[in-house]
Amino acid sequence: MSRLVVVSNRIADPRKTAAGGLAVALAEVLNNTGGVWFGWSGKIVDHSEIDEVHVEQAGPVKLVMVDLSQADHDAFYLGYSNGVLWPVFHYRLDLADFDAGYISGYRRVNQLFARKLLPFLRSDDIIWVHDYHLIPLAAELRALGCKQRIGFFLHIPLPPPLILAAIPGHDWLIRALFAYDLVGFQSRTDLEHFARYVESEAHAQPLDDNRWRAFGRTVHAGAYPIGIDVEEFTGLAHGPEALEMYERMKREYSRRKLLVGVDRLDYSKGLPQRMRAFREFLTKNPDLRSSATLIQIASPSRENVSAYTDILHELESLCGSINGNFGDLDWMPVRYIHRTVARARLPGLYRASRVALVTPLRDGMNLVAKEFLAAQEAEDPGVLVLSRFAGAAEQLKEALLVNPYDTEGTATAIQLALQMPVEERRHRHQALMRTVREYDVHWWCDTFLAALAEAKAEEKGTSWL
Ligand code: GDG
Repeated sequence: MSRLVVVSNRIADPRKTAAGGLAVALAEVLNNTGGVWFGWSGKIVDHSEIDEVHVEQAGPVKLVMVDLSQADHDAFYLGYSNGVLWPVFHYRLDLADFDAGYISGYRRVNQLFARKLLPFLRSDDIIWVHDYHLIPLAAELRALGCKQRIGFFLHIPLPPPLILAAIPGHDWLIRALFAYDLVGFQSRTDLEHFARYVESEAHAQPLDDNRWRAFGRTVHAGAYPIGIDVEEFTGLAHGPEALEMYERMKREYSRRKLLVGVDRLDYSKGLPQRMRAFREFLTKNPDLRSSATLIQIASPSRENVSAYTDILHELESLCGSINGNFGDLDWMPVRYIHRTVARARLPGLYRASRVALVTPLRDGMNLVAKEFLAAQEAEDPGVLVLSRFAGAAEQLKEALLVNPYDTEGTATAIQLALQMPVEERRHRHQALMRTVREYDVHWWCDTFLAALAEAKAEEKGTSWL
């Protein structure tokens, strides 16, 4: 079995339980192959110190980390990755900041990653690169002579060709994907966008089995929807912190049904739209009104990108006005918490809630939807209200699917969810859990890596970049 080398912008220390399902799953494969995890250390240093590489042994896994200079961090991370690629890939051209300086910083950091990773590579390694920060990494590695098998997984959506084409240099970006042997997407919709883009914009030739030929290379592409580690999450759900949280919520809200939302505070998550739908529900259902409370956890995220401060203010003002207009001396309809909740407590909150509102405007997958389902009691489960624009909606058909832009439709779904009889809740939950269990994070990891092991690079003297 080849050694696995994982590359991602940030490294989650696999020894820490707070790391989450993805880190746990990758750590398992890395442990088995004695692999390497390479990424940014999270540190910003002076230019003169940038050559240092930090190596840490975490059991059998080697963690290799590089630092970034302030200028590189600003252009690569804040600028191009989160100021251009994140909004455009989430269909938000209006929020993209196409500052010409950013792309050179993006390219510089990908070159730095390639240069620093190279000495750690063995000829039979399999390399797995993660997410939009590192799209050109394989091309940079190939330019340095790297022949290993390299796979890429995009955790966020891929928009339709005409939206992608709005990015100056989009052709360079997508051409860089052809340096990989396998490119993985979250959903069939994303894969279809890739196919349409490469066929129309790059005149790629479609071959059988999801392969496309362009730029003198054949790339395999597929949809590999990511899942959660169900065992790990149900384990957490039975832990003392989750139980304490569950009991506290049940005590505190004994006369009410809880609705829950757990999201990074990000404009892609549709939080203001969700609040407006909840307000509509309160307006239309005076009889149900005071029996429901929405707890919205919005964990702080990318606070130095301006679009994020705007969404923060919009959300604060909406929550304030809902509570002001509908609240009473003994009841507040919305509990808005702009803080991170400890991971070990989350399943307790999910389990105490009758309804989860997972209503992003766009999402690659959305793991909160799957975590909520895994935390429910099979006999008396809660209801998932899920945006049709989350990648998860392709799999979780038995959820109450909504269009988050449709305030009235979402408000009606909230009402249906709160009033759904227990038999129907059980029936839907059972079906949903079959999918969550079958397509868990181990399935995702194993299927992607098996496809990568089979994806055969056919190169014909391409010169990269
Ligand atoms: C990207 C893609 C794709 C959230 N708040 C708290 C907290 N969380 C945890 C959740 C969940 C994770 O963060 C969020 O995952 P999502 O999938 O919902 O969303 P993104 O962060 O945008 O992730 C997404 C994912 O990558 C994987 O491929 O599904 O589409 O955008 O695990 O539980 N965790 C803790 N406290 C919080 O307050 N501890």
